[in-house]
Amino acid sequence: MPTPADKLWRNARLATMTGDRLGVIEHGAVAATGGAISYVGPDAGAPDAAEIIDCDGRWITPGLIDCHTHLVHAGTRAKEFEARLNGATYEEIARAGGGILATVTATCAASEEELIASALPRLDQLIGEGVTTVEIKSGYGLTLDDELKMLRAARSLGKVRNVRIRTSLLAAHAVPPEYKGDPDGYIDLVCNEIIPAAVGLADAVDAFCEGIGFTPEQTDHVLAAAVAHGLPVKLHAEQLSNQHGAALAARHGALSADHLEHLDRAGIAAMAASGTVATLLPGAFYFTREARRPPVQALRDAGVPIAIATDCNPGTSPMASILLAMNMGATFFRLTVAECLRGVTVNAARALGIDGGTLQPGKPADLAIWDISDPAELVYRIAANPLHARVFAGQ
Ligand code: DI6
Ligand code: FE
Repeated sequence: MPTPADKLWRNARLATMTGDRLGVIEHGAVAATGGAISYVGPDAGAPDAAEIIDCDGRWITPGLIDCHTHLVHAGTRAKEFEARLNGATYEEIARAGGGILATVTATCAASEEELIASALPRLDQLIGEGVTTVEIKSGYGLTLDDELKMLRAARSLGKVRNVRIRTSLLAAHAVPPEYKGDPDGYIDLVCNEIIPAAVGLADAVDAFCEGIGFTPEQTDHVLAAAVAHGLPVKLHAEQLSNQHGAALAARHGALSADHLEHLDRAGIAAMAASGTVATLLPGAFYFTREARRPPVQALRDAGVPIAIATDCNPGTSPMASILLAMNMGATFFRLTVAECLRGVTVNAARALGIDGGTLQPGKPADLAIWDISDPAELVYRIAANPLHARVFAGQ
């Protein structure tokens, strides 16, 4: 007799996310032992378990993964939103010292404890939608101490809630006011001091390659420094203009290039060759009223894996709903149901360089159990939440 599992969820329908679509198993069961999945398959062949949960035919997916957020930050940009409604553009506001720098001022003034407390409601909203892994970027500190403070606050969130946190150092998010006129001086600080100090606190390094951010040359230095310190890289690329950032990121073996509305064919080919995930952020597309859609069909044709994330941030995507991000991915970007679901599970895991996002033996037993009759319902409804239960590390 095989040893019984710790827990067994039976009488379920599974979207395992294996293969190239949903990997559906009707009349399925999942077992967990020691926090990892120990069985996935037909109900009839399931092992015995210390605790057995009857799912009454509900659907089980892997716990969802939000692979791009700026969840830790202080303050609000509601007034800036109002100014935009009255005609100002995001870039005008940023150039006038508002935008990202307004959040930087508030974040530098906040203590680590205050950053944790203000991020918790946003994190809890994601958790309430079945999210079990969240990536969180720094980037509103822009000094050594404040960037590390943000990363520590992000890591602490994983101690006060049952959620996996992956951190990305985004020190190259904006030029801090004290380096106005000397952005290269700030890049030197990022490469020579902040990146080395973030080793152990950051799981990856990100940067904002953009007309209002950093040039491709400056970005190249940051990504090279990260790789030299053994840290994988990601990049905010081609969000507002085509800086050829995705191809640059791909040259550094990036896990993902994110946004990509202005991505060109050469960028797509470079991403395909390096296995870089395209992380699409429809919340930012919506909120900034971006006119151009990412080249989804060309990404598909090239076989570039697509992830979807909230980009939860106070300036361009004040949204902490992964389900809404999926709905927007379908409506705005014409992603299919399978693409939306793979975008917040298996491909999101890949964008973070982690093992997970599928229902397979040996993977973390992170599950979302849904009150739905078809997986399309997770993408179809607007501002609805059919989560029945969430399982983190088998619990
Ligand atoms: N792109 C974005 O959409 C966010 N950062 C970035 O590089 C915006 C961040 C903000 O406006 O606060
Ligand atoms: Fe972002």
